[in-house]
Amino acid sequence: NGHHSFVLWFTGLSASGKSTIANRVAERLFSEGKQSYVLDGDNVRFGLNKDLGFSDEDRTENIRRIGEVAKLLLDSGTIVLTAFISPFQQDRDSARSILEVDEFIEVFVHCPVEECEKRDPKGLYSKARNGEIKEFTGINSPYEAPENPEITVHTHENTIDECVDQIVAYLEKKRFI
Ligand code: GGZ
Repeated sequence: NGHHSFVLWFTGLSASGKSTIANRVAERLFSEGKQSYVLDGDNVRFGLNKDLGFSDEDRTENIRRIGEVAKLLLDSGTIVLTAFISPFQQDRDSARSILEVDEFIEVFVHCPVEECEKRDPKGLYSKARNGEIKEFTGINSPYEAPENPEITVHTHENTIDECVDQIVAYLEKKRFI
């Protein structure tokens, strides 16, 4: 197909906007005739990874399996978008390391935790605050911001459309699309 396939690996807090942006980027790719697939909690945590919870160990295993699935999809020629918190730098680096150097694009979906907590679309932050959820990312479980992401989008300061445009512009500039 002339172009090398690639993985857009989104990372960020719950309610930062990862899935929304990933799905919008996938729509843009589709409108340009490019096959892609979005992996997220909805299609992975309820199936393949339904044996996993939210301890550090389970999150690491969650991300390991997602990296392997991304690799398989990539082998099939599909552009892959993953939208998981993926809180640990080491786990993201492991996912990167099983792919070719130029295939992995880490996208930091940056949003202050105070803003994510204000959004709280599923009421999970409030459950974490009142102790109903014990290990919630950003409240009582760590989030390691990417050290060297290829792309950072700021969902607190920019619209979803602007974030999508920024990602598409990067892909065009680097000739991924
Ligand atoms: C973080 C949790 C938790 C805990 C349930 N901590 O906003 P959401 O609801 O739709 O996305 C979150 C999702 C996180 O799953 P990931 O597979 O992305 O996490 S990780 O990469 O860390 O393995 C949130 C919901 O699941 N959720 N409990 N304790 N998010």
